[in-house]
Amino acid sequence: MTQLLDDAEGGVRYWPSFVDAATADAWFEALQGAEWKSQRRMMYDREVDVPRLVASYWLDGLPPDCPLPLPGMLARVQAQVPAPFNAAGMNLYRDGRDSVAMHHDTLHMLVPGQPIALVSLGDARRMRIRSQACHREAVDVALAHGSLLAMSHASQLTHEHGIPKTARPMGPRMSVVFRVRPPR
Ligand SMILES: O=C(O)CCC(=O)C(=O)O
Repeated sequence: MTQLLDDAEGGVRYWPSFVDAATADAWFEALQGAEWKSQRRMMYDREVDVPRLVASYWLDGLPPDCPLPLPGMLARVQAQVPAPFNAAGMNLYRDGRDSVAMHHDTLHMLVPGQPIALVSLGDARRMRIRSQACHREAVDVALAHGSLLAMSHASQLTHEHGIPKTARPMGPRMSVVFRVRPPR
């Protein structure tokens, strides 16, 4: 485990080999069947495509015959990062042109004190994590196939994170982000 940032709630921690390659391959394959959607959002006065596909699931609402590996993934994640995760947000980066801009997670959609756990599958992409107060204070981590990144709730108040575009040839990558959402 690598401690990337420190704070009173565990900071940001990274496990490069959270699961073995065969498990990560199987999860990646099975998650192709998720309900991936493209989204549009307003940028200044124009509507633009969100540069990645997304899917989201409530973990307590999964049908018993759900073909997605989310229940097994959740159990593995909770063994490493104990928390009552109840939602999974997923991102699919089709190639190096897909990205997510620097941001912190939407605070009113998170239960304070609870961590965020992010499983990466597919080609490794670089995540940048930087201080909101001082953009030069930044760490980069290449999120490997089968890795886990845990971010404290506190880190969302002090830092932002993003996946920049890259010109390097890049195959697809998925992230599955486990969060504790307030009750619906
Ligand atoms: O894909 C990633 O690793 C980052 C995803 C992310 O920042 C988000 O879903 O808020």
